[in-house]
Amino acid sequence: AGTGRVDLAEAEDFVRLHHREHPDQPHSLLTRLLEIRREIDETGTYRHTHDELVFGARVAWRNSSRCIGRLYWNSLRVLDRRAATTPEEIHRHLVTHLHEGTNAGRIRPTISVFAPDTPGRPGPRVWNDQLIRYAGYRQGDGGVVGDPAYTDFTRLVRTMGWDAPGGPFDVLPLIVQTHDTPPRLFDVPADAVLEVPLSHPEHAWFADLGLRWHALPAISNMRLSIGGVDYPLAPFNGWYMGTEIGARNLVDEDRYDLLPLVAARLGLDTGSETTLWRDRALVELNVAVLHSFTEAGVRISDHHTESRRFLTHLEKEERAGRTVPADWSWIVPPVSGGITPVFHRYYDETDQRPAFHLTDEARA
Ligand code: HEM
Ligand code: NRG
Repeated sequence: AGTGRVDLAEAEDFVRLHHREHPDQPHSLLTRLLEIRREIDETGTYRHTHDELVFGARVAWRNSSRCIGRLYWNSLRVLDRRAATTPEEIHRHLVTHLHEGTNAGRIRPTISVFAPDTPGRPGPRVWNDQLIRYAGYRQGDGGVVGDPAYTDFTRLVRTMGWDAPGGPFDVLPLIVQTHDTPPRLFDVPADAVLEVPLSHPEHAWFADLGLRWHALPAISNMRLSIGGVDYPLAPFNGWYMGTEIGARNLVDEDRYDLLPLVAARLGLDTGSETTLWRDRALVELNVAVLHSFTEAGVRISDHHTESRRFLTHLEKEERAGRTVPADWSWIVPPVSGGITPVFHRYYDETDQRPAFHLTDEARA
């Protein structure tokens, strides 16, 4: 990563992989190998065909060892946005991604791929971790309104001119930066953000807590690396597994930290750990998330279903003669680990390419 100069061996490995898995190409493997070698000699990089881009993005998902949701890797929708150059154009495509991925609740796994890094010209990027995230505001008393994970980012966008509403679930603006333009703020239009108000199937008071979450997890801070070419802006989405919201975002002590409140409303005895008040509140919170998304017609899955799908994925991949890289500590769900089948085995931990890599380098 960095210079935009492509490693020839990595490019060749990728083109070979593509031909091995898709032998029905218009040109022979040898022709393509000679072509990319010449292009890399002359320019330091090469341009992926549309087919290679789609295949590369899908295989990067297939290789994401922290992702439990990989069964559907081969149906990832790929939006080729390599031609977009201005921040306005990029922002328009990001908003289109939100609409297309959300699809009014029938969420479709989708990735938008913007221009790659090339020698002398880094590709565009977005400073946000995800396209949709909630602001966090530090209060005088040390508390936080909103998502505590985003207090620094929120302060940054305020210094850049964002007019902050100051509520607990304010969608943050996007910071878009290109090689030719300084970082620029763009609002995410409200009609592009589907949200679900949270209620509980048995406890009417739950809805009065005023909790909500966005339908779409859309990661925007990972660079997509295909055959030696780096795409620094390639936001992707699938759907949520309920525990991401109900066991982490709303629960971690450095996030919304809601277990004490939910336990109090449930009337649990919080005076002793042995009442398992945390666990009981945690389960009801997760029930509320799955119930609310389902009622709202927004695709979500529970951790039992997603764990079974992952084992199906392992079997399918093994039948295809491939090993599935996986990271146990990320694959095992954060609740009820031991009663999901993914808990009871080990995984292959080797890194494979194409891949997604976390990036933070855009930040000043
Ligand atoms: C991580 C589920 C789609 C790539 C994860 C995690 C979950 C998950 C539960 C762990 C997140 C965490 O603990 O914070 C799913 C589900 C999907 C889906 C249910 C539904 C289709 C996708 C897609 C891609 C993808 C479409 C890419 C094209 C990744 C990557 C990570 C990840 C790269 C690791 C993120 C990191 O390192 O922070 N996924 N995923 N996933 N997923 Fe998926
Ligand atoms: N835990 C994060 C999202 C991480 C990726 N999860 C997915 N990805 N489901 C959160 O926002 O809670 N995906 O592409 O569907």
